Amino acid sequence: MTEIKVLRNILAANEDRAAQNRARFGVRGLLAVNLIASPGAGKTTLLERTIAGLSPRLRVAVIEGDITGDHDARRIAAAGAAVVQVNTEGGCHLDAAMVDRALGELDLDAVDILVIENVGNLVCPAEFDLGEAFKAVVLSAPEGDDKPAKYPLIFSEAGAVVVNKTDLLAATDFDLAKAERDIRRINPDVPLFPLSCRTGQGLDAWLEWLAARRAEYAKH
Ligand SMILES: Nc1nc2c(ncn2[C@@H]2O[C@H](COP(=O)(O)OP(=O)(O)OP(=O)(O)O)[C@@H](O)[C@H]2O)c(=O)[nH]1
Ligand SMILES: [Mg+2]
Repeated sequence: MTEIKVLRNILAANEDRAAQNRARFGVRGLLAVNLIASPGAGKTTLLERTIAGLSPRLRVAVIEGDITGDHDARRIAAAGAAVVQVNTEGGCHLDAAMVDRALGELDLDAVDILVIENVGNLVCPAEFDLGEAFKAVVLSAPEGDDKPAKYPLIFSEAGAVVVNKTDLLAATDFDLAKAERDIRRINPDVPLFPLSCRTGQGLDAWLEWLAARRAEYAKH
């Protein structure tokens, strides 16, 4: 009983903080995206491509969530975007309080799209709202096409799904049509972007969709 109560309290406190983050984004028309995937699916590579593809039209900033180190933050800085590294020191996900603290390090008035790269994990990040406008989930071909069916919660919450590393499809048994069917069964209308960060194929559709989402969001 006690354990259940504690968990509820943690989640309720997180919801409050997430609502505060969401309000900070909302007043500025700043589109915040919670980017979630398994380790190595290509989150940081997609960010590097997204920063390059949207610049100078849109200003992208990044909060990098990792258990330890600043490897990904260095890559984002080299790509030319403002970045804050958050270390969870063992934690398997970011929470809204960590994002709140990181926001203090950014000039939010100079940002159009804020992407929060969550800790590589398809499970725990599904439980914690960060105040984002939507969650974007990246699945990559070498992981296997059974992942949507095995980790349905995160796919059901996704506001967009990227299927990355399509350049490797021929080298794997990943069945793109099956993965798409399974994703649609869980989340019928979710926008789906098969692409390769390596070759750039399919990337434009993602970039244009993201820019359109930001324009739509900034109107409200
Ligand atoms: N072949 C191929 N490799 C890719 C593609 N996108 C990313 N990679 C490679 O996949 C590896 C992992 O990419 P990252 O972007 O670091 O993945 P990540 O999801 O940010 O990983 P973590 O932050 O550790 O969870 C790197 O070696 C990338 O070069 C792609 O489209 N095709
Ligand atoms: Mg990364």
